[in-house]
Amino acid sequence: MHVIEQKNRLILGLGQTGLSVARYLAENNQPFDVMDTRAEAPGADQLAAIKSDALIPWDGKKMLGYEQLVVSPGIAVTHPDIAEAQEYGVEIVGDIELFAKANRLPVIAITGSNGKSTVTELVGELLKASGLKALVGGNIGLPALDLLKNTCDDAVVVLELSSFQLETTHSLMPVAATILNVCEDHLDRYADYKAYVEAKQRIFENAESIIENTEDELTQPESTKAKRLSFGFTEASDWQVDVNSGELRRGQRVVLKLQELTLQGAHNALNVAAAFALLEAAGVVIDDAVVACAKEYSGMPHRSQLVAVKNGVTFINDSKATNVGATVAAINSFAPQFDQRIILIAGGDAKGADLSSLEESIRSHVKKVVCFGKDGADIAKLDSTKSVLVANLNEAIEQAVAFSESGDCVLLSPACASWDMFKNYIERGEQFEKQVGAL
Ligand code: UMA
Ligand code: ADP
Repeated sequence: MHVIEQKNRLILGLGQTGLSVARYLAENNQPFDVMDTRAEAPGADQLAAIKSDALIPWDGKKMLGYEQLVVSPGIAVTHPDIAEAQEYGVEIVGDIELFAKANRLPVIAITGSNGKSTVTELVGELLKASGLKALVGGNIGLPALDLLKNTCDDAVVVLELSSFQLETTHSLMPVAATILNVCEDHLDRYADYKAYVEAKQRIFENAESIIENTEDELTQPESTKAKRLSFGFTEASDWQVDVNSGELRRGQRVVLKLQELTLQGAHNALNVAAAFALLEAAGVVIDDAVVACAKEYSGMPHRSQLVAVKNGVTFINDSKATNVGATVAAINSFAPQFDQRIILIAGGDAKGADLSSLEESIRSHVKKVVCFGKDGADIAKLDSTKSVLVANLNEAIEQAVAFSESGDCVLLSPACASWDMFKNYIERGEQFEKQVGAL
């Protein structure tokens, strides 16, 4: 049981987040109802076991009768019914806000357009290697409120936070917070890029220490009283990834050689530097055990993962590349090994992003681009001489194989969300792996 303010609450959305909020409120004997825009909400059966009469039809007028709306991240707070309720004086929060009010443990908070899950998982592993207990959750998959079930009083919480979660959070006081990088994403949910960046910057409110990316101004607050640490490629960075000397350094100290990392690519070396900086800010000593753990960490599925080498052709699954920044990072990290030998499979739902920043990487390093999905044609236009458009992922793989010669690399790195054709990026990546496996 936690100390929770008595309020008449309405949960909006019955996915993983909505269910976790319902569990939390029920465990703390709080009244609540639930609405979801869908005729068949995914968590309905589980909710029935928690509170059988909680799910009621979506009704904007009824929303005005609650004191607080707990909005799931998949629902835009700009939804007319929610905006009207807010104007009427109803408080709008998310699950992270409820977590922040109840939590008593130190929090390391991580956001960014790319690398959030990788850095979140890695920070969790590094904390464990240092001898601490780590509780990892948030956008990475385990709703934050589920972490409150832990009874250990000396653990550190590591939260991956999306821009959507940050929009409805006010009270989180992280010991260390970072925006890893920013590129165009989720523009189908924001008025413009500025609004997306502002949502990300909310992570710095109340943070004790801020970890900045030296090369990306959008990861830096305009003004802050917080302590600051940085990571990046240049010497100005506290944690520097020096690609010329092949070293990761903290000041003069060489912490590791980049070739000792299991993770591949310069972007992943930056992720390691960011993770070390977050630990340092949280007061953790980066000792030999922590450094050894970072070297061994091999990353998460569907992120630049080697699937197979068949007839001399290397197949890489980077299905989690759901925006342009991730695909540029993937192409650039494989270019030294496969320059002009990359056959890129890309496309899906670009979520309103400007795709033009892919152009340079395609021109410099890619042999062919096989495009599919809702916005595939827009990717094909970036370099029409190198591109072909096909109907679906199966055809894209067939076409990529037809183009490939021994020594090439077929890279699934779509630069787009998968929702136009798949349940999620996992299903897209699994379909790729299955078909490659059958070649
Ligand atoms: N939906 C409706 N009507 C509703 C409620 C939801 O149509 O009334 C739709 C949403 O538009 C969305 C889907 O249902 O397409 C899921 O939305 P949700 O808010 O119920 O999502 P949850 O199941 O609670 O999962 C959320 C995060 N999902 C989103 O933010 C969309 C999960 O991140 C997160 O792991 C989980 O909470 C636990 O914290 C996933 C994600 O895709 C991985 N995040 C986005 C990203 O990383 O790009 C932000
Ligand atoms: P997120 O949780 O922010 O989506 P992930 O760690 O799941 O981040 O990685 C998503 C995609 O971004 C993958 O394609 C991965 O290879 C790529 N990626 C990981 N770290 C970075 C980074 N620092 N810069 C650019 N792309 C990255």
